[in-house]
Amino acid sequence: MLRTANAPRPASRIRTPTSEAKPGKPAFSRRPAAGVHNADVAVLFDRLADLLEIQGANPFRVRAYRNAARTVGGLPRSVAAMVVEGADLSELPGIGKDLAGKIGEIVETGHLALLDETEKTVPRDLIELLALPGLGPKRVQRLHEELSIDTVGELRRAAETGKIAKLRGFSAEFERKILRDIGRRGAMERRTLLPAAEEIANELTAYLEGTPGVDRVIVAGSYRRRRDTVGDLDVLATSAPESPVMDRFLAFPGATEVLAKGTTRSTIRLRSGLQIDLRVVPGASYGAALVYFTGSKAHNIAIRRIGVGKGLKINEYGVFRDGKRVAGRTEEEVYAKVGLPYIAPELREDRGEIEAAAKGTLPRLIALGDIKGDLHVHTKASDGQDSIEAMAKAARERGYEYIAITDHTKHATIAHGLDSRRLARQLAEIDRVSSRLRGIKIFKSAEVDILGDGSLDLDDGILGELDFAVCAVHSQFDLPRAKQTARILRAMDNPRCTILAHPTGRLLNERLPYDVDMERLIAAARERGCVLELNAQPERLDLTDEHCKMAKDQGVKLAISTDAHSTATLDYMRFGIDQARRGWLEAKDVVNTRGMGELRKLWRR
Ligand code: DGT
Ligand code: CA
Ligand code: CA
Repeated sequence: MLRTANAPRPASRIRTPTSEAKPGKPAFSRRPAAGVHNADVAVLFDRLADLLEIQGANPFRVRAYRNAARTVGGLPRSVAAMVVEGADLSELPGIGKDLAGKIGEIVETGHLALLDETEKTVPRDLIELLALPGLGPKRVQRLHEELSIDTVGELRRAAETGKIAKLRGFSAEFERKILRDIGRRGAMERRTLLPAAEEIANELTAYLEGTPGVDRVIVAGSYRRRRDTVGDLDVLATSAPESPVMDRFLAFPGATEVLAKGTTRSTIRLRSGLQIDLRVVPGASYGAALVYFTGSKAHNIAIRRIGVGKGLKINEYGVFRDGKRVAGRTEEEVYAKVGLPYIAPELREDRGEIEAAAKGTLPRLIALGDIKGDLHVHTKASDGQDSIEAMAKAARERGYEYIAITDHTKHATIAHGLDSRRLARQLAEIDRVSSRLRGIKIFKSAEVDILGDGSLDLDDGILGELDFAVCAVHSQFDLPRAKQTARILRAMDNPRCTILAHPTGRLLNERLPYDVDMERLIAAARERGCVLELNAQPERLDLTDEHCKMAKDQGVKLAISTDAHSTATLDYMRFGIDQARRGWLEAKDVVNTRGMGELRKLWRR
């Protein structure tokens, strides 16, 4: 079915291949089109997958393009740079010769010929219809034939008047779900994931910084607030008035369109559709402009309102009293004028941070350096790419005290999940590796599937041999709310269920969270002493920021884990930290800031 993989996702394995060309192959050092970014490749592959799906293409082929989109979208390196270096892209997970060739084509031409051709054959409206969860090509075709439905608007009207439920094979429940999904469609709008946004932000910042007269360049907006995805990028520069920075911005390689052009403000659009706003202000306004463009809008409005109460006018140029600028060079200055301490960008959502700042009760936000280990990683034994030893060494290199090996269990067949016998062999292997590896503790664990009825995919015998278990839902995402909630609660009833992994199952831009009563889950976690995971994969970031805060407020502990499927992606920890900070988390709220001794106590529920 569209946008649901009924299994753990092989595509989250991301590895950076060696950059040398293979001997015997032509070291094709190719020339890329100007400014092709990973986000462009991801968007083109996703679009192609949509179209092929509508045309009823082989589901494996569709899946391959989707996986490729996600692999490239979450890659810590630029594929364009890899192509230039002559790296063998087919070494990337899920990328075969054919896809590697297509990536090369996009990098070199900025286009994908197959997509251009396919686009000519499929109407836009159909694409939108298919984007709704639960509507596959077959159903779309029947809606077209039996009710002449060709657009989302027509679908909504038909559902509202009860026409869908009357069709054979459709139900009233399906009709309600369709209406709900249409309502939630905003949640499925494609926004840019942080790694892809970072590639562009870093490149653009470096590009603008060299411009004569330019003093500072910083990316503000949701990017600086470290939201899980960004709608567009908001870049702020300070410069001397005569600086050519604006012209240089408009010529940014990869810009396909100039949407607005002015002396202090311009907007461009990149191939992927991502827009970038640039605002240029004098140095004396830097702090005020940074507050303004960092947002959020709601936060700004609240700050301005406090200013009004103090007889101050606050805008992007400064803080003014009676027309005279009294602050604006730094953010601290601006906050000080309204009687507040500095507020970290991640908190600026008007979710209580202003009140907390006024009371002096802002959280001491967790930082990457607080993390002492990773509690959710995969190895070659299931769907990871590296060995236990490689993962443990990579954790040690990152200064960690411990790492937990959490391969999938047998129900996750697509991920080559372990049954009790294979797991027992793995536990023995962990003992062997541990005996020769100093300076890192390897915890024995598993990512245990929560089955449809809420039971765990391993029997208590082998579960008892683990230091702790990470439990997760990987199937039956469509259960109604009450059933889904009861299922997970039942899993949490098992005292061996220590950490609930990616508790909502969402995949950004791909799968909505399953319908579950998060307040119940959080309450249950508190009662049972269960830990909730904040999964740091940039396409998951699950729990969300708001759920993190809810959990913290209820006294529930969290584990920030990378779910790494390779040594390189242990570095995704920093995205988890970003999200944790948005959720107000402090080091004390997070179990993997604790030393080993304390952790062991926590495992005993
Ligand atoms: P996004 O792009 O959807 O991920 O979210 P943002 O927060 O980056 O929003 P964006 O790009 O529309 O605007 C960037 C910042 O500019 C926003 O966070 C606050 C500021 N801003 C934009 N429009 C307004 C406004 O009407 N009033 C105020 N006070 N600030 C605004
Ligand atoms: Ca923005
Ligand atoms: Ca913007």
